[in-house]
Amino acid sequence: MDEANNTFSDTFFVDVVDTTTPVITDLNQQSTMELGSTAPDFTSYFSITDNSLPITVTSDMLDLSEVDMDTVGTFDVTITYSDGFQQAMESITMTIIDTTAPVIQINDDDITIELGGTYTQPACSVTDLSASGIACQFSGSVHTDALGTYTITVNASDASGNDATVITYDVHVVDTTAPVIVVSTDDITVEMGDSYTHPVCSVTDLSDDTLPCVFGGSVDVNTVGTYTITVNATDDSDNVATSVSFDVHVVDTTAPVVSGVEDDTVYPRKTELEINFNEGTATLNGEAFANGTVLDRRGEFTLVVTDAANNVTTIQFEIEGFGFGVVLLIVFGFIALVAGGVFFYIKKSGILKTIVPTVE
Ligand SMILES: [Ca+2]
Ligand SMILES: [Ca+2]
Ligand SMILES: [Ca+2]
Repeated sequence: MDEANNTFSDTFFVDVVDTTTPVITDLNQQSTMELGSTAPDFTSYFSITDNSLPITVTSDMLDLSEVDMDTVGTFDVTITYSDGFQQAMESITMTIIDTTAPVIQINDDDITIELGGTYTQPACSVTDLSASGIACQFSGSVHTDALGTYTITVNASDASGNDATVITYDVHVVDTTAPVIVVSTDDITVEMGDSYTHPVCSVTDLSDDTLPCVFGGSVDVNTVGTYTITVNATDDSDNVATSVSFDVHVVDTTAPVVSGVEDDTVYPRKTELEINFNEGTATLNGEAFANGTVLDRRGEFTLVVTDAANNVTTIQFEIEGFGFGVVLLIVFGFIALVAGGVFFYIKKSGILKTIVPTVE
């Protein structure tokens, strides 16, 4: 409107432009996080101002496509904001670390194995924040052929160098098996007076130890009878073998031995025979005869010696008396003597003259 109160009106457009770029500020929130933890609210990681005015950060401004809390490493989170004229962008880098040691899961009870048996490692697994399979690392060795206790150690480490708590267990190699006795013979027969020696005997065992046969019982080789011998054995782990027994029969199959006289022998008269026998009792011509008796009378004899086992030695012999020739000589001598006597008696008494008349 002018001085004359004339009015004028017109319409025009003014382009309002914003040339001020929004400002995104990294609030330096915690950027290193433990593997497997929950993703934080990344909207709290940034602030935005535009034309000095605060802008509320919303999740749709964020690019979370790289977020991976389950992998050790880094990922970026990017925020983009546009005020319609100017666009601002900012990124942060998140670092995911694993500081948690893996955990070994194993049956860590001690293991017992019979000597000579087979040792098998127990089932073992490792759990860790990282999903990758981590192996159990066994160390230590087991010698199943030697008694003893062997300690096995199990370790595990994750890819970040965290070591699990070590687990140990013992493997006991034991011998609970009794040894076995092997004797080379059944019952044994020994002639009385001979020597007795133990039969060959051995002991086998899971252990390679040389184990002795332990013989119990005794044998009197001078007395007929049956003697039981028992064999025992024990291994170094105090396992006792089943005992083995056998009998030793001391027998007398030998006839008595007679000295001083021989069978079927004629001894000259006046021979003196000291007769001995090593065992038993004797009769001479049916009469009891003592050992060591000196026999000096003539005659025909039968000596019978019988031992305790009824073994018999019979000896027949003779000690000579006068021979038949001597007897004849004596008889004819006697006859001649008598005849001579009669002759002289007859001659001297004149009977002979009477019988034979004298020729005058
Ligand atoms: Ca770990
Ligand atoms: Ca044994
Ligand atoms: Ca005998």
